[in-house]
Amino acid sequence: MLLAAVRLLGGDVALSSSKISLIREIVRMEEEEGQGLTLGTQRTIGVKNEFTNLVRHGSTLEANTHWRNTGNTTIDGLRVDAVHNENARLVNASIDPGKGTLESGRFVNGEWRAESAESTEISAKIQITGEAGKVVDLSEGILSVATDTSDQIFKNKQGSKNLITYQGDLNYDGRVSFKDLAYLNAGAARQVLVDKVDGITTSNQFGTVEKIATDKSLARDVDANYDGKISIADLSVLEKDWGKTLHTGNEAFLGSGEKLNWNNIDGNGTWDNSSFKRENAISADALASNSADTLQIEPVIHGSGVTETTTTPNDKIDLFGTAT
Ligand SMILES: [Ca+2]
Ligand SMILES: [Ca+2]
Repeated sequence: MLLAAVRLLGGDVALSSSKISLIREIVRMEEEEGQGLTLGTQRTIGVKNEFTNLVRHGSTLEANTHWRNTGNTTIDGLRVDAVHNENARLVNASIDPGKGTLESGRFVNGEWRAESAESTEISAKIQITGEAGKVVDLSEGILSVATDTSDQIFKNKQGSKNLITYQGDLNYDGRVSFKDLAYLNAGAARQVLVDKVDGITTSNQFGTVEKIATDKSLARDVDANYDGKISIADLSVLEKDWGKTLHTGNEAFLGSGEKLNWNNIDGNGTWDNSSFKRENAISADALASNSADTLQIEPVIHGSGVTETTTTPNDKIDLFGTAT
């Protein structure tokens, strides 16, 4: 009699030796603690191949996140949708194949066993749409997870905060200058070009076959216009951003605030922003000594063969080396 009444309530029933418990079916998906999306730029051209917090305007980056079934019901038909974010957009996302169904935790002899809950990895491609000097905050939402099991939608709550730099800032120091030309050159030197094939061979406006860098040889971090190769066309991006800087003073920069600042931009060792921090010191010195009209050139040879010149932030020299 009691069991019949319980069934009418629509709940699942668990029986233990001494009591009857009603269990409401709960569908819930959550990011695992500390497993939210963490963006950054993996540098291939540079001193230490560091993973920097800085992301260029317009770049598309990949990040992974782990989600767990924290309800009490098996979940079917997982899918990921985009959520509006002020400074980024979800290009696409994929779920670990074969993980369309996730078991939940369960009762064993009247005791809840959370450890039997299954999780899955979601890989996301995210494009940075915000302008340089803004902070993209993924914890404000970038994707949601839906299931066939209920109508509920679960928005991401974790995720990194990243400083957006200029599209032409190819060495991720927060400023567009001669140094970025050196990084572009280093990217060009290492690439291997092959015919671009999109199903059929693509020809350009001059009737010659369009070339593209091989996946392995492409230095994505310095591909200024994101077209899959380093070429003369990338110079127009540097020209557009030439002379712009995020640095506004000692340990101060555009975008610095509550979300992101000098002290937390490295995360808990998550990111290495030494190029950005080094440039901040140089810029702050130059601003302080008011030596803006003096051009200092200090060639630096790095392990990757990049030659850098150090110039003051406000040097009056254009991209082509002409005094203006
Ligand atoms: Ca730069
Ligand atoms: Ca390019």
